[in-house]
Amino acid sequence: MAAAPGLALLLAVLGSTRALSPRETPTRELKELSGLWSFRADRSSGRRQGFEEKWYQRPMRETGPVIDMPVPASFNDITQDPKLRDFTGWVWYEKEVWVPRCWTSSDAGKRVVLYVGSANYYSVVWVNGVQVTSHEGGHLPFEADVTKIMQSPSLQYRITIAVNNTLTPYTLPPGRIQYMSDTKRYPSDYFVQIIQFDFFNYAGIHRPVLLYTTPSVFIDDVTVITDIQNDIGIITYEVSIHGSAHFSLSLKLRDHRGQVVASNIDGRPFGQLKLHDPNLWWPYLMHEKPAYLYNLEVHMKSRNGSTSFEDFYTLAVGIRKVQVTKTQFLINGKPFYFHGVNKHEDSDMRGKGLDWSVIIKDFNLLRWLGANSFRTSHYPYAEEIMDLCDKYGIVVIDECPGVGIKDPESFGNKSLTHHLAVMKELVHRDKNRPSVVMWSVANEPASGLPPADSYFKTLISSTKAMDPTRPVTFVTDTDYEVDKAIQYTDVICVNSYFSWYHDSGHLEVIQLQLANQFENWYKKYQKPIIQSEYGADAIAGLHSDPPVMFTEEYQQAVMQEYFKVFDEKRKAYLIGELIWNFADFMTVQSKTRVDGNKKGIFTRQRQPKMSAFMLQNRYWKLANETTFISQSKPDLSIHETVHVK
Ligand code: BDP
Repeated sequence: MAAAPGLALLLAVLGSTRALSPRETPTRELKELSGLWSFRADRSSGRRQGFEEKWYQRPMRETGPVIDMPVPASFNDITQDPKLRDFTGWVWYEKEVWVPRCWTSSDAGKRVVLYVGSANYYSVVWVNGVQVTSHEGGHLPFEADVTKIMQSPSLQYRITIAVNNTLTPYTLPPGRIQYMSDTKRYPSDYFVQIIQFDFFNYAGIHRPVLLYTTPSVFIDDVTVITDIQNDIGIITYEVSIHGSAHFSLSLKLRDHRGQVVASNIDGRPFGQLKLHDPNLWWPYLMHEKPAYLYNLEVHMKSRNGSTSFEDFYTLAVGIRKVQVTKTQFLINGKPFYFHGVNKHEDSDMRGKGLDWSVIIKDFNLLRWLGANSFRTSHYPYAEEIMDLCDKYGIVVIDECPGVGIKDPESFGNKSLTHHLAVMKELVHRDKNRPSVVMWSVANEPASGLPPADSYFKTLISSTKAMDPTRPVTFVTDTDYEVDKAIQYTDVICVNSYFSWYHDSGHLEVIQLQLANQFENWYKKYQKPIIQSEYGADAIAGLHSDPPVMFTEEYQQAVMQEYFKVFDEKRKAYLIGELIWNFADFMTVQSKTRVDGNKKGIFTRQRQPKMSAFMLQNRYWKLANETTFISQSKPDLSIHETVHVK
C-alpha cells in the first residue's frame, strides 16, 4: 500500500528537518540542562572578540569575567546593566555537564543528541571546543548529534553556545543596523538596531536545552494525518527509521484508559489505523468532552548482525478534520467561531524565557475567559505550550516570525529562501498537532508592494505543498484595494485599530469603518474573515467618564463598538475575533509606549482590567451558542469546501 497522496507530499517536501520532540520513553533517556549557565556578552566594538580569542576552546572563566545566567530566560532583564538590556551582538553561554557512562561508551548502541528549544536568533554550538552545529532563526528548536564527541574518555563535557540577536533585512523578523557616524552626536562605533515590530527584542536561550538519547537505529519521524468518513476515524501514518533499512514496526493506538483500540503489526512504515465511532478532538467549549487524545505507540525493532536495536516513541493523536468554505471554518463538519486572543511570550524578568508558572497561569486565564483559540503572534511558541493546546482543546493559528517585513529589500530571494526554510521547520515541528488548524506565514507585511505578489504566492503555495491538510493565511493591515497577497490565502485575517491609530478618540466612527472594512474584503474575495487584531491601550487603574484614550473605560468602549459589527457579520462570513492583546507586554522604548504596549485585557502580571470581565461575558455567551452536543452526529459531508482536503 502506498502512503496517502497528501502524506507522501508532506514527507517529500519536508525532507530531513529536525523531527520528533525529545521525550523519555523506555528506550530514550533525557537530561535537562536548565539552570545556571556561565554568561558573557562580547562588548568589543566589532563583537568578534569571542571568535578571535576562541572563547569556546577553554572554560570561559579563563578568558575573562563571567556572570550566572538562568536558562531558559532572556538575558535582557536579569541584571542592572542598561547596556545588557539593549545589547545587540554575540553573547556567550557555557555549561559543564556530567554525562552517564552508559550513554557514551562506544558499544552502548546509543546516539546522544544535544537539543536547544530555541535561541534568538543565530546560534553556534560547541562541545569541548568542537563546533557541532549552527542555526539561523529564533523561536524554533534545533539539535546536533554529539555521539562521537561524547565518546571521548572524559565524562564531563563543556557546552558553549554563542547567540547573536542581530536582525538584518534578510532575517525573520527583519531589522537593520544603523551606524551613527556623526561623532559630534554619537560616540565612535555607535550603532542601533532598528526593528519594525512592536515587541521588545528579547534574546538569549529562551527554551530548555536538553541532552537525550535514542538507540543508534531509531525512529526518526512520525507523521499522522487524520480524517473522518462515515463514522470511521482514519489515521494515516508514516514512520521514518534512521540507521538501518532492516526493521520491523508495530503501532498501537490506545484510548485514554490505556485500551488498545487499533493496531498494525505488519511491520511496514506506513499505513492506516481505522476506528469505528471514534472520540473526536473537539475544541474547548465546543463539546462536552473536548480535546480527546489517543496515544499512538510506535515500536521499532532492528537487527544488525548480532546487535539488536529497539526504539519506542509515543505521540498524542487527536482525530479531527478542518475545512474552509466561502463563509465558514469547519471543525469536524461544524462551524467553528474563533473567540480568542493574540498572545506574546512575555513576562517580567524572564522576557521570552519559558516559565511553567506563567504558562499554566495563562491557560487558566484563557479558560476563565472562555477563549477557545489564539494566534501565536508573532512567532512560534514553545512546544510545551503547544502540547497544552492539544491537551486543553485551545485552537491555534500557528504564526511564523514573519513580522515587520516592510522594506522592499526583504522581499528578495535571500529573504524568501530563509522564510521557506523557517516555514518548513515550523510545519515539521507542529504538523501532528490537532490544535493547529491554520498556518500564518506573516503579520502585517507591506503586502501592497509589487514584489509581495510573487513572494507570497511562492510562500503560501509552498506551505500548502508542505501541508495540504491545513489552510494557510497571513495577517494584513493593507487596504483591500492595494493588497497583492490576500488572493493566495484561504482565510482573510485583517487587523484594524479604528478610533486608535486613526481618528483617535472618535469612538463614533468604529461601526461605519469596520462594517465597510468587512464588506470590502468579502465582496472582493468571497473568503471567510477573521478580525485578527483590534483593541486599545488601557493603563490599569486609569478611569474616566466619558471615556478618553488610555483609560479602562475607553478600551471597553472600543471593544463594545467592535462587538456590534462582529455580531452582524458573524451571521454572514465573519469566522472569528481575536483581541489584541491577551496581556500587556514589553516593547522598545518610544514616544507612543508607556512602559510597553498596554492593549492587554490583563496586565503584564496577569491581573484583569475591566475589559477582561466584559470579554469573559461575551465569550461565554458565544460559547453557549456554538457548543455542539454529542448526541447529534456531526455532518461531515460538506460539498462547498474550497481547498482543504
Ligand atoms: C499591530 C501589530 C502588533 C502591535 C499592534 C499595536 O500587529 O504587533 O503590537 O499593532 O500597535 O499592528 O498595538
